Amino acid sequence: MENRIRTIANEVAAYSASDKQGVEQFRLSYISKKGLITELFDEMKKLPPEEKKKVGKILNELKQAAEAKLAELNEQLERSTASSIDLDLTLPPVTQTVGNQHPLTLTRNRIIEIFERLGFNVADGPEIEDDWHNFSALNFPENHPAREMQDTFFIEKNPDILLRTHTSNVQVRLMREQKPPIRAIMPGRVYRNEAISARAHCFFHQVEVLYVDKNVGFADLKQTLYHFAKEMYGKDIQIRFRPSFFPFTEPSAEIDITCLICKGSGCNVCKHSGWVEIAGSGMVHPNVLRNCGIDPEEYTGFAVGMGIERVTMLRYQVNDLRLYSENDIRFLKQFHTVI
Ligand code: 2NM
Repeated sequence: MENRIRTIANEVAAYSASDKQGVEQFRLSYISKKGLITELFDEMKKLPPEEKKKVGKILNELKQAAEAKLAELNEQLERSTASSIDLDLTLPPVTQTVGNQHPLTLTRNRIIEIFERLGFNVADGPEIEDDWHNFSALNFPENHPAREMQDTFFIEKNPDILLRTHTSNVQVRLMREQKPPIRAIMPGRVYRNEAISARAHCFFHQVEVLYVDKNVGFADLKQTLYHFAKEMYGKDIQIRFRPSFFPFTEPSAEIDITCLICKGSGCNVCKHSGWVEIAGSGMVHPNVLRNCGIDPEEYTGFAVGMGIERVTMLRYQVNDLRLYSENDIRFLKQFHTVI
């Protein structure tokens, strides 16, 4: 009988159950009134007294082990079912943030969109340029200060190869390749040798606009820019033109809009004038047209140049140019898309 008890003790120790039925089966086989252990107790009663004592002891141990095993099996079962149903279905779903476009990209795309609707095409060209396409063709005199070392990054000298200082080089290439009418917009990166600060950087982005055809006048320039400003900043915006000078345009004008920060009443951004500059513009200089193989007696054109960083500053109230190129996720995340 002792041997049978030991065999059963081994069975009990090795028993495992993966579900409720398995645990109940264990209880029925070993512990219930009709189970094996109860049976053994009945048998034990028939033994002679001295053997009864000995067998009784190991049988009690078996009973305790079986009860402990049942408790353990129940606990295991509870733990496994709890983990699969312990869900709070009332919790809001986890939102997934996806990568987002850079604020300068958002602004550039918006500018392109506005001009594309007016019939302008996007054009592209090289960032590494020769002196002729970047300066000479654009009517910059030989000794113009913009050509100097302190403004321009030269890659080679004689013949001069440089990093373009504006995207007008693309306009020159386009005018030489295509016959008017030309309606094009050139977004791109440009380089200037400036000390980096909140207001200046050694590289930035420009969009230049060019319209060359018969009978293009200053009124076309004004109306196009007025339309652009309303689309970009809202219909209540006001716009003004101030006479200016650029080598490649004559006449030339700088374009201001009413300050979006203070709505014209005066603040730091507009230096208390109520106006902020957003672009330079003018009628393409006859010398530029001639350099590009276009007859200035037959055709005229207007051109506009604006800085994407500056437009973005006004649009999103960014107060430091350096933020655009520091890759600080806390800055970039503010322009995020949530799906
Ligand atoms: C500006 C301001 C005014 C400009 C002129 C030309 C070209 F090639 F047609 F002569 N391209 N871009 C221009 C005119 C650029 O940037 C502030």
